[in-house]
Amino acid sequence: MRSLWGAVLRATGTVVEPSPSTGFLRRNSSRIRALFGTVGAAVLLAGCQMEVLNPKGPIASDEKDLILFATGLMLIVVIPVIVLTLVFAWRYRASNTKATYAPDWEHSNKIEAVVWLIPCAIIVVLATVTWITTHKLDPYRPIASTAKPLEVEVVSLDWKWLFIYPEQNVASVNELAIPTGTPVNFRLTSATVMNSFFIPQLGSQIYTMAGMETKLHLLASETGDYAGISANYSGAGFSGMKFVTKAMSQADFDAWVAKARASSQSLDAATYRALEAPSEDNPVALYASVSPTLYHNILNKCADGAVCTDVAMNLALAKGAGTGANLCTPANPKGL
Ligand SMILES: [Cu+2]
Repeated sequence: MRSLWGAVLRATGTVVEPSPSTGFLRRNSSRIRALFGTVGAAVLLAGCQMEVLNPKGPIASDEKDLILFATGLMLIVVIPVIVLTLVFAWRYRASNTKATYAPDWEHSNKIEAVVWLIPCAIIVVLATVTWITTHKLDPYRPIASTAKPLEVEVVSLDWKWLFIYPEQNVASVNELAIPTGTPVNFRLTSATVMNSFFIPQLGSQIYTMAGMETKLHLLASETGDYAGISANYSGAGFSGMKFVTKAMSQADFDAWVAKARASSQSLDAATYRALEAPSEDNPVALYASVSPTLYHNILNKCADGAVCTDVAMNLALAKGAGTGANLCTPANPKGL
């Protein structure tokens, strides 16, 4: 056993100078302690970040079940393979004269059946479950609920998150307040490079991209503060680009909206241009009112006064279609 350990430790660089004399365990104990210490710390630190496995809403909960189910299903293959590898290596070692020695063996229908049928069955189950959950957990699929959904417009900036509440006419930076038990319909875009909107305890991350809109539907079933991050590196201030999701009762949410309305700041075109400038570790900010066209203008890249993308596209379309063509409108999206 000592030579086996020696080989393992040499291979992993744990042993500096292999020596057959006086016990290597004593000479290398500090390195071994360091190795176990590192592994132990990694395991303990991992324990602090198990947010995906501690869901606080139905979407995240279904996703956790899917992760555990898929992992368990794959372990049906992985565990026997690991165990049998060790068993075979031990049983058919050169020094074991009792084990069957069959140099001309070449085929077994039983083994063929096991190594093909079990993985095929797993693929069929995994594919079926993936198909069903992909549709059920589609980020664009509204959550069925008797409660009226809350609309929130999300904009990723360098390096902070802007949340616009169009119905309440308030906005916030790096703080997302939502009532529990109410579906939240997010419309998301980016005023800068690509980011990824992710609240691990509520589930489903989604990308934010400049000039494009993505959608996400989440629901918090318990009150609490949940971490919100960008899961996609976006530059120097990225590490401070975090927000807190405050899930609260409807009464507390109404109070939060009232607090935002009492703010001394408003988010108009000028305030937005100042906010848009890159900044790091941005503090939480609340805005008493928001320009109703702000989200549309950010999405269409005209918050700084340029021609909006949708207007430019309509003009181009009208030109291409010749005289007499109609401009497209939300009610007539193809301009027919
Ligand atoms: Cu991608």
